[in-house]
Amino acid sequence: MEKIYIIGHTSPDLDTVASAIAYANLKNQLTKTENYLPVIAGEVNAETDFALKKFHFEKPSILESLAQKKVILVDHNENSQSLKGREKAEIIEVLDHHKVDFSYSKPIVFKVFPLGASATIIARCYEKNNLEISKEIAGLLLSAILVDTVITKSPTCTEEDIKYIEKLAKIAQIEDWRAYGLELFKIRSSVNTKTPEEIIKGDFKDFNFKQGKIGIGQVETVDLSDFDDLKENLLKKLKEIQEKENYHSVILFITDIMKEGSLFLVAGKDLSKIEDALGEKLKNNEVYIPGIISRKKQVAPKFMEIFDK
Ligand SMILES: [Mn+2]
Repeated sequence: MEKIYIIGHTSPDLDTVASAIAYANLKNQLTKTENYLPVIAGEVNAETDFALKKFHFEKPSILESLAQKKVILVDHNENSQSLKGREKAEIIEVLDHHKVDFSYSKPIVFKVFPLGASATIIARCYEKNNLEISKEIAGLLLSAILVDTVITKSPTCTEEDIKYIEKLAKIAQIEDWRAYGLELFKIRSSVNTKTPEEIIKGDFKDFNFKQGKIGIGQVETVDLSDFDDLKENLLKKLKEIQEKENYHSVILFITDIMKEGSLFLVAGKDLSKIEDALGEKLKNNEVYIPGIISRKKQVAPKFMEIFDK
């Protein structure tokens, strides 16, 4: 049988990579085949690399294009977040936890749930199918849920996510999952080895709104002051990306997961509209907003309101 590629979004994060690996494992078990192959749409980030090694997984190979492939999309559904070639791919299933912006020429399996991580949906699939979750898969799924829910602090985190964090931590033999989550975030936010472009594009999403394309990058830190010396260069790079890649605006928000607030750095054409979306005034292209930590649930919806009119 023809291979079926399971793939997450571009700028792959831990949830995207873990979901591809675990869902391929689950599908292969269910079908008693090796037909399902996890792949990625780009290089993995530092905490993903760490979690893969910790739980003894090889890094999936990078797919160049979806064209002419049979694919299952995980952890995204919008075209703008897919690897290129999607219009020539055969999509057989989608499993995701983001807002839905999807159309396809045929009926397909479409599993979207408002949970904190795609990994949670997959852990639930194992249970529903009475499949045992190995220690390794449990560790990988746990890592993904911890990052995607910001160690349960994100407003996207649900009771269901917490239930699976606890279950998976037991199977993976991680005694203190909060401490392990913090370890992941320390790796994620180690900025001293990264260029401004790597910081901005590390977790970056394009939103094609009716009134223009907006790019929103997010980086988490356990101490916002780590970014004091970097801000100027980050703003310069944001401006460069915005002009070169023809964005209405490009935004990086730096989330302090201890203080539970975010510093927004903005480069754009019409900043008053950005201010409308953020509900705050910018000063020197930046503003700190307490209580905002989720792109999906807090930032993107506000931009949609203003820019999709
Ligand atoms: Mn996710």
